[in-house]
Amino acid sequence: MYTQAIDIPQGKDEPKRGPRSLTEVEYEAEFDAKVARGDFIEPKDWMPDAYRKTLVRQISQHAHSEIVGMLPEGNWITRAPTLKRKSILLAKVQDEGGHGLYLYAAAETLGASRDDLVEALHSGKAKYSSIFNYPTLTWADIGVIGWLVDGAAIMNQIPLTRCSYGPYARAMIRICKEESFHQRQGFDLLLTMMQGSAEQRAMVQDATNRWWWPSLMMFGPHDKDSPHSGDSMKWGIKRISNDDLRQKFVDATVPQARVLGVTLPDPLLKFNEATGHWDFGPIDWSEFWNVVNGHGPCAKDRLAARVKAWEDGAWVREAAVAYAEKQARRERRAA
Ligand code: BYC
Repeated sequence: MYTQAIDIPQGKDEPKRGPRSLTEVEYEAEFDAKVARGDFIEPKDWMPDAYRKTLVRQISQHAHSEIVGMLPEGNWITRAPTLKRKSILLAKVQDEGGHGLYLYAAAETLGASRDDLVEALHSGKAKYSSIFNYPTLTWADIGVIGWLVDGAAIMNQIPLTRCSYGPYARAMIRICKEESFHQRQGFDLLLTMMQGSAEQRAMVQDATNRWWWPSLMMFGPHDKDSPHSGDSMKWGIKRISNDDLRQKFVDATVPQARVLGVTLPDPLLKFNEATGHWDFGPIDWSEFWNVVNGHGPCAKDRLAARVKAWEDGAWVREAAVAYAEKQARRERRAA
């Protein structure tokens, strides 16, 4: 099927490749044109290996984040103060599990195996969002996670509904609708606490102090230090850069903090008349990289909890396989 081979110029940092076929060059031109037109790339379409690899990396890490993200909040389900708050939190944590499943399924459309992805998480090889390595110390943390963590997640995830890979973009539409409920329930919880006792207000302020900077870190390193951003922007996977999303989040959140009556823990936070944006202080990137590299305060507990859940669930997977085999045998007999 290959026609005449031609040589493609190679950048100095690119691994040496052999000559490429004309057909592959044509496929790549078609892929580039689709991305430029804003068409979706679908699972059976030709795509560059590096595009596929980047998507599997990002979508699987996103899936891991959702599944690990169930743990800090799950920790409070049995201690929710009222039946209403317990039902809301239960629904939210279940949603996160669902998000993980849509995203693993989206990664599978790229040829990745679910077992390999899960193994990469359990062995510590794959990353998940830095934010879930921090502890949830009080009930106010549950509100602040909804307000800030889900708020940051929405800001980052809305542009992903326009990502160039169809299955990821479509999964993100439903996920973003649910994240919106998550953010609102957090804000509502905090608003209620802020109308309560002085002790409750102090709890909200303390939780805000602890979660503010880690929430800003969720958007990833500065654009200049982000190795994947160049390709991901070119391929239409990312539509808005890490720094621009972080700025949008700060601009949206400052007025919300005022409504709540909490102070954001940044003495350098100041409205800049010239740019029309809120300037903020420097992020502690050493803390970010320390957490990303597996040394966050709860990193060991989070992974241990995921591995235990996977091992405890082995009988469910075995039963599902046995049932599917029995059904297939029955169908064969009936045929
Ligand atoms: N934490 O070149 P960069 C949720 C890594 S779930 C850990 O900018 P990229 C929720 C990055 O992976 C929220 N690692 O990368 C759930 C890369 O490492 P590798 C999860 C981070 O991919 C439950 C390296 O740093 N959201 O909201 O272009 C309850 C260089 O970074 C982080 C998503 O996953 C981080 N914060 O951009 C409540 C959204 N930041 O892979 C809420 C989808 C960076 O080379 N993902 N790294 O080893 C994305 O949008 C992008 O992957 C990122 C990073 C913006 C996160």
